Amino acid sequence: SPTRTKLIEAFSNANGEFLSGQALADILGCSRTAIWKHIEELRKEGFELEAIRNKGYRIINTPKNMTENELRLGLKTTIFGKTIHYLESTDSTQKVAHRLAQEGCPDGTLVIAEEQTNGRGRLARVWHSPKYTGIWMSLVLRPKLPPAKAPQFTLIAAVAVAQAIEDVCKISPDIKWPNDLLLNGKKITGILTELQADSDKIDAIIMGIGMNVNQKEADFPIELHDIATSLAIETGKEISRSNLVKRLLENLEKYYLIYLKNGFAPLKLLWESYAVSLGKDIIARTISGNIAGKALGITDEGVLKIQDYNGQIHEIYSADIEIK
Ligand code: BTX
Repeated sequence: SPTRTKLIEAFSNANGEFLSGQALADILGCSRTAIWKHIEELRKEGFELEAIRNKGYRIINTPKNMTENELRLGLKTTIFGKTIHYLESTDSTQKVAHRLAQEGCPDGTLVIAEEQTNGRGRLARVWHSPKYTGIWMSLVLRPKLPPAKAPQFTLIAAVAVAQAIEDVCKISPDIKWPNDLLLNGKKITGILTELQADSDKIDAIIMGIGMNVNQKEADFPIELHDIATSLAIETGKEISRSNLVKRLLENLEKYYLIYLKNGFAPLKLLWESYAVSLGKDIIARTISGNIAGKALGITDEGVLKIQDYNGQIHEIYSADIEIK
């Protein structure tokens, strides 16, 4: 509800300090009894609140599971995640976000689910998304750009995810062009950038991000044991998913705004600082065949350049990369 959103905003601004019942009533424009009812709802959701006579209320602990209110608490963005569609279970957040985009939802709309029953990767592959363990989210972005720029958004997302993982978990993932983040060679995050566009302009970018956070090894199906890992497995600690989402949204917004203002060049450098495949011998498996050679780098458009063993240079837009 709008009042609940305002209440969370007030607690965010208070930064852990007490807010008096009267101050809250003034901010929200409702009675102290109404405030108390909203606070009871937060408590039921898993927030721990302290109430002290003559001081008021403050939040001392947040819910263990992600909730929409917790996602809003302390989120320092102005566009990303201002509209949130939080779902307990859905087939695919991409599908929901595509529909919302068609209906005209605002720039920065976030769709996030506790579980996906039909999560997908590129080329209709399956993305395993078990309940309460990961971050399964899609963002709707509406940049005024030509469709050819869309692949750059995958790279921007990868940098933002890498930095969110560094901020929250104090470990540094590798980026494997174009859309994977790895820890110790195993996939920790996948990114899926899709488009709604006509021939000369983007209507919406649907940026899907799947992050493995608190899965244990047994939570992965057998066919993923050698290729997938989670932040909990790699750090030995349970990680707060909502913290991670908030840092991710903040980083994404920061880089999105830099990109809109200054283009891809400043982000290309940052991307390269995380990239594992550059300078290495790789095989790129594309839908039109395989190319083996040395990965030279990415162009200003985010396209991968490979020099094959005859010296010929190829520009690749999408592929699965194997590092030799
Ligand atoms: P991709 O096509 O690059 O990778 C898909 C492949 O990754 C699968 O074929 C499988 O081998 C492997 N895989 C599947 N599930 C996992 C997992 N949980 N962890 C690691 N590896 C896995 C990557 O596509 C892009 C994935 C985007 C997922 C997000 S989640 C939110 C949004 N909604 C949705 O349906 N997709 C996106």
